[in-house]
Amino acid sequence: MAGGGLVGLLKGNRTSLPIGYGSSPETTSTGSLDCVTDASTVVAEPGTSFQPTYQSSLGPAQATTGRGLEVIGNSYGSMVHPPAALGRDYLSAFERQSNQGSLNTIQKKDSTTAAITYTALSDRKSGLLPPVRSPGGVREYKVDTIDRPLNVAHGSIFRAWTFNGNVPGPIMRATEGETLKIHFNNLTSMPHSLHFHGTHDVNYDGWEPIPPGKSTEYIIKAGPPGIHPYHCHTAPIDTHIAKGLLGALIVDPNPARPPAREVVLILNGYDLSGRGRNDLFCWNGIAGFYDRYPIRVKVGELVRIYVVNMVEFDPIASFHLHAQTFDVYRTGTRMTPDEHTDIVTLGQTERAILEVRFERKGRYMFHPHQSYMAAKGAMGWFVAV
Ligand SMILES: [Cu+2]
Repeated sequence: MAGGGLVGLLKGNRTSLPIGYGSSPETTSTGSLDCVTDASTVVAEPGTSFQPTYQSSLGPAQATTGRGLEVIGNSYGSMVHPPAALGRDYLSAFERQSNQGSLNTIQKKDSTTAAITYTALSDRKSGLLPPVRSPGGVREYKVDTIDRPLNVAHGSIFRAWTFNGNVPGPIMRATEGETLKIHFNNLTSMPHSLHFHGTHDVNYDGWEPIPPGKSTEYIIKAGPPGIHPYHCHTAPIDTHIAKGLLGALIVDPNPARPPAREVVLILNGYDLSGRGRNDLFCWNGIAGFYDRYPIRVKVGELVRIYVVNMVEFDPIASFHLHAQTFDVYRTGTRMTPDEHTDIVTLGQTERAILEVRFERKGRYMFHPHQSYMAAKGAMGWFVAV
């Protein structure tokens, strides 16, 4: 990028939108690496100073070797910034305020739509985390596999394989015992599938590859209660998951858990250069997002966090919260907490439901205690107000 261009950007004259946000994948896909660095994504918001940022193998060597972090990090250890074009609402599909719908109002809203479909390439900010609903029999979802470049951090574009155009795929939700009917369309040139964790009819287990251009239907009974990942199960499985084919299903018990401020936090990694190791770590697909945009909660309210570890290549991850301990319901299958702590360690695809009340106003840091994951994008904050 020419110097004048950078100055222009610093004045707020953005020359083009980053890939993945309203731009066409066909016209912006370049290069053979999983990561392409596009000068158009190196932007700073008006009034802010430009900070050099992590750029994978195409960027500063110290970013990938762990040397010289002081050059590109901030004072509390995060090296990665989210794409400048994203606003704080971008990941709202993973959050729900405790007053956004009781059982009754939600039932009314949903009664006209037995089928809940997600439009391919839809912007995640258009939705909220699905609400708890009274059992309604059948819940239908449409899931398409789509190849798509995504701007996953400031200056980093990842050629993702997605469910419905985003990483993670849609957060599905059902009440225990309901039937999930999932219409699956493979819109890519590779075989893929959709495999759920949990208990279900083994005939719909989703490990069988669905060829390119083909469709299928998965019919599973939601259960047991908890938070269950779903992912593609086509070989090589680690690649298919690491490329982005992952998501989660919340199964609510009946009766439901108490109303709470809810947030889903799915941890994943991005291998930007195809070496079989992760260069970025993200909660909900965007590195550095919750560092810039803390999750806002009210002092004293019940906050329920659905944490899922979907990181490939690293066998262990964790969720650690500063200054406030929480109850842990491992997998969420039981209604009594397994422990009360400030960190929960999770192997690959392990998950937990955490319940916490922030007792004082302030900023509470959260991150995996695998510190390199925190430094490379998985540092975030809750702000209790
Ligand atoms: Cu796949």
